Amino acid sequence: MNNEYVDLRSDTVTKPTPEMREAMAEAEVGDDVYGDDPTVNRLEEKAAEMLGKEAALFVPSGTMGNLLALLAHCSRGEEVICGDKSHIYVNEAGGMAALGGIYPHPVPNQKDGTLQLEDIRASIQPDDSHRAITRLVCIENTQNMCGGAALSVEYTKQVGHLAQENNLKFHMDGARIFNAAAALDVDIKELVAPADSIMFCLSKGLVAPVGSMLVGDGAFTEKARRLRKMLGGGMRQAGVLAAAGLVSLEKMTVRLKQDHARAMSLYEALKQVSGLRLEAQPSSNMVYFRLDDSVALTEDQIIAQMKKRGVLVDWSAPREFRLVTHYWVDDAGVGKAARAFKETLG
Ligand code: TLP
Repeated sequence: MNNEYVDLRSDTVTKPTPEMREAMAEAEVGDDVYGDDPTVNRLEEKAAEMLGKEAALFVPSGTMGNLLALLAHCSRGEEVICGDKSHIYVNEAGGMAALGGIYPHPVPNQKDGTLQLEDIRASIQPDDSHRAITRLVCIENTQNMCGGAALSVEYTKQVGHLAQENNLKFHMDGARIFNAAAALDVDIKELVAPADSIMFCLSKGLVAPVGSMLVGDGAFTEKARRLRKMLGGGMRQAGVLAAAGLVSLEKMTVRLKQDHARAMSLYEALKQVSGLRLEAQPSSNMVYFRLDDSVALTEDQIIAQMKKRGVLVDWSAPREFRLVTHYWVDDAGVGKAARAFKETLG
């Protein structure tokens, strides 16, 4: 542990490792807006190569990466089909509409995180001057609000075919796409092959302090580069951040199954705690549960009591909690969290 608390609020809380800090201190840098930062250039090349795509762009956050993809694919007044529980629809401050004039067309996320193909098909607007033009379909993998569900290669291919048949672009919010590949035990290249663009985060389970990657073909990433500048995301000597991202890609992508195994142990332990209602087994690094009606404590009281016991947790919806395992949560941390819940609710 790198501090006194077991912090299960998110994998975004991960602080850089000593190896990352060393790489950051020693990073060769230049002005990235001139294309002169060798460390950023190496990170972009490496990300594109790992995902089997032509090019990649280093961006400050997942939210900006998704927004750039939406802006690059869609014009004002055009529509994106997305899940009603997707991060781009629920948790990005309406950026696509506010900044891009892009109209979200939400369809229900199923429990397993997917959008039904027939729902996508039925949402594509006909060629009719009354209607907005459907331009893009977006899926999220892993699907955060559906328990961190990993969407399969087969499903992703089906969405890709549907998009192609209907002349739509296909964006993947792959904030945790390396978790999805680890959970499914598949090659990440296969998982992202059908998508025109993928955003993934370095700053979540991959432990880097800041940054995400937007990946696609060369024309797409060049368009996104211009849009990134427009939004004020040209970061100059960003090599100090990219250096940590390179450690993420080299060292962190290969260890995610450990986080998933710990999420499973936490799930098993919490099943024994009365007052907690756990649903499906975790498929990646997230454990979701609901509070039984018999629990008199409020969410905030539970959070406060857990904190006193050295464990940070957060609620995700009324009477619902999400716990996220990551690099800085070890087996002892899982045990401590389970004990703290038992004492709090006992
Ligand atoms: N997710 C955060 C919160 O915003 C909910 C978290 O703690 O899980 N796509 C997905 C699927 C995400 O889960 C997130 C962040 C983002 C995009 C945005 O990434 P950032 O926070 O880097 O803008």
